[in-house]
Amino acid sequence: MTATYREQGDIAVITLNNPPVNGLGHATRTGIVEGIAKAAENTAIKAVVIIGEGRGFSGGADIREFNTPKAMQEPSLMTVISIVEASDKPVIAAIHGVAMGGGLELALGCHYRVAVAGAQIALPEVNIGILPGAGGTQRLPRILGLEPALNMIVSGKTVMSDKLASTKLFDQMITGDLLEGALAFAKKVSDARPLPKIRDIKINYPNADGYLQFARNTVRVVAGPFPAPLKCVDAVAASVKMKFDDGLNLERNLFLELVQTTESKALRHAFFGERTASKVPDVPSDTPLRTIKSAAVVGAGTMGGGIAMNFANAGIPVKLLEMKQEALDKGLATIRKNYENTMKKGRLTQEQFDKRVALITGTLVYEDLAQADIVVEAVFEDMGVKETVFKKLDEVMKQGAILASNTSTLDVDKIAAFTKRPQDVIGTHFFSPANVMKLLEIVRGAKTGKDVLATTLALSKTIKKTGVVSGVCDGFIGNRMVEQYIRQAGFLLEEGCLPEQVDKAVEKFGFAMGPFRMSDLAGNDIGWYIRKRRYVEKPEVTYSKVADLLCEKGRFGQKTSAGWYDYKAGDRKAYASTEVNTMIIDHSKAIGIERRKVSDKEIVERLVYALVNEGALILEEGIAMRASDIDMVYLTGYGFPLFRGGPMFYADTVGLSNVVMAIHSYAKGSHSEAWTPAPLLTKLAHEGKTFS
Ligand code: T1G
Repeated sequence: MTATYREQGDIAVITLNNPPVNGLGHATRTGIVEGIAKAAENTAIKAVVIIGEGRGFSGGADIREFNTPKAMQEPSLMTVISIVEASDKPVIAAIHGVAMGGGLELALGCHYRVAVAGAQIALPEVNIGILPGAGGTQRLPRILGLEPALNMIVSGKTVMSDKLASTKLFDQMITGDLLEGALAFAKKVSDARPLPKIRDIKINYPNADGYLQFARNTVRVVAGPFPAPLKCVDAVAASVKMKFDDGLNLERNLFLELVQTTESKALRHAFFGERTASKVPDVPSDTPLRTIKSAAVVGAGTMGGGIAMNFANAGIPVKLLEMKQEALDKGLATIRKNYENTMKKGRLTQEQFDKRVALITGTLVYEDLAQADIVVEAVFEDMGVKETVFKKLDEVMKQGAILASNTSTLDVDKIAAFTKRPQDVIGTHFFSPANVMKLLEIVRGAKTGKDVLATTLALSKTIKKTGVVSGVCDGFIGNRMVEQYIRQAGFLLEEGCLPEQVDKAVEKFGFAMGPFRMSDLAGNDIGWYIRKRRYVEKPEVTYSKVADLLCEKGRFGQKTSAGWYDYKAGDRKAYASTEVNTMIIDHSKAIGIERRKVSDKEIVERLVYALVNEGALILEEGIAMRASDIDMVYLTGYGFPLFRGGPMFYADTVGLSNVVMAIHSYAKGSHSEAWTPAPLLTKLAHEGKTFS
């Protein structure tokens, strides 16, 4: 049973026990209703306490049930809450840990609420593209006030229970044992009548229309492509403008509308995708972890410095190694500057600044790294340099230290083979800027120990990264796919597009940045270096030569104030470049291509389906364990629009058969070899299936 009933003297206790977060699934809802009925039947019972077992009161409705019959199967959460509220005997919610979404709505339906400090209180439904659908938009404004309730509902933000101690939300804060406190409180109110019901409270808010209009205008700007935030305002407005039951109906209708939207399904896909990514089928969840109490980073460049900051931000001391004092000083100064900028923006206190800076120390000798529990190499992307570094680390590092490489494309198995301890070697591919981007590609070598993988996944959570496991291949998951994306972008330039058209089309699709602005930011020479290697290793793979022509002019991007675009000193804005556009047009002529008008639809399809097709190959080869992992890589590392759920999820929403049809049509164009449909994609499309 996921909701148990027992009697403690003249108080009944209903305990929610549905790990991991007491999700209010159908069985739990049924258990609550049965418990209330039992308490009502027993005349000796004078009050009911509802309390959560484990980590908290309740994390809300069971999101996994959404869009399945179970979600609405009676007793629905609405029904449960109305039964609780209609009880003749007082029902007290005893809250600890977490009371979120439907969990908080259940508590709002109770007559009283008591809580201990430190409990996470939220109506976070907007974060998964819906709104509180069990009375939260009608009850929270009545008990907390219109403004604070609207802020909580539209932002989905968590507020700690102690911050709400002085509000009417909690009738008493409990110090000491929660159940004991709740039972004592229940005895105190067992005879109190009439029973207080939040639904009976009338909101008095002068000029509510003005405030709500202001709220709508603000939310409309912030909400972007997501419909839920504005619907939250509409629902909360009903708490002021309508009778309670009418407001409840409006809330229900808005909820049912939102739960069907692609945006909400995409957000739920990302919610579970983030959590599922850290599960590795052949690595038991109770695999013993290595202790990570100290870290080291080899290389104090842009990546090394950013990586070191991740450890310091998590309170882990980190030693930063460089070969020359000047480079070390520059690296440490850059780190300091980054923290100063964050402090200037008010996102870091002086105390935090001092602590984090103190946690990062520099050194010029490998021996100083010896006792670190993990060392991350962040040196030049060249196998010869990696060999030198890993041979030295193998000599110096204590036994049991994890030896990680920040390589973005190179073979981690080859790097592991430079050491006598390949089981301790793993890839930790951070994304620039390493202290900002959430994605961490964790590259599992053939010999990487299961405990090393499990430890690195746990560490990714500690340093607040989204860790996604990749197998070993050229470019792992993200860069291997982006290679195809960039190839198509180059071909489009030859066929008739200019950089600004391609960028605008994909930015309109929702990407944070188009391929050419992204390349100018990262540095066009990086791709140039990789292509030169590819021309030798994989001569059969064709590329547009335009990018090489650009680099031969030294136009490496923002760092040279000229790339695909022109840049002005002190201004990061990208300006269309007459020189580059003329070069592109001349190049088409030189290779005999008659330029044509290309639609935005074709641009987006060719770039996004190139990702999807390569993603399907990556899945088939087992480089990625699941499609949602690929989506997490693109959502957290490549600016893929969250409201579309990631390339694989997006392909599912388009329909894989439509994707395959489009690929076949592009295969008739130039560079048809780039459009060989992945067998898995073709198979799933043929079977009418999806990736997720
Ligand atoms: N439903 C199903 N599974 C859930 C869940 C939920 N609501 N919340 C968490 N999980 C799973 C999660 O997938 C993971 O699974 C495990 O629990 C631990 O989660 C009518 C309709 C509660 C603060 O949006 O914010 O109520 O990986 O790793 O860091 O208005 O989970 O172990 O298999 O995040 O301690 C509204 C979402 C639902 C809360 C705990 N509620 N959850 O954080 O653990 S909609 C939410 C969270 C709703 C009503 C509407 C967090 C947490 P696994 P975790 P955590």
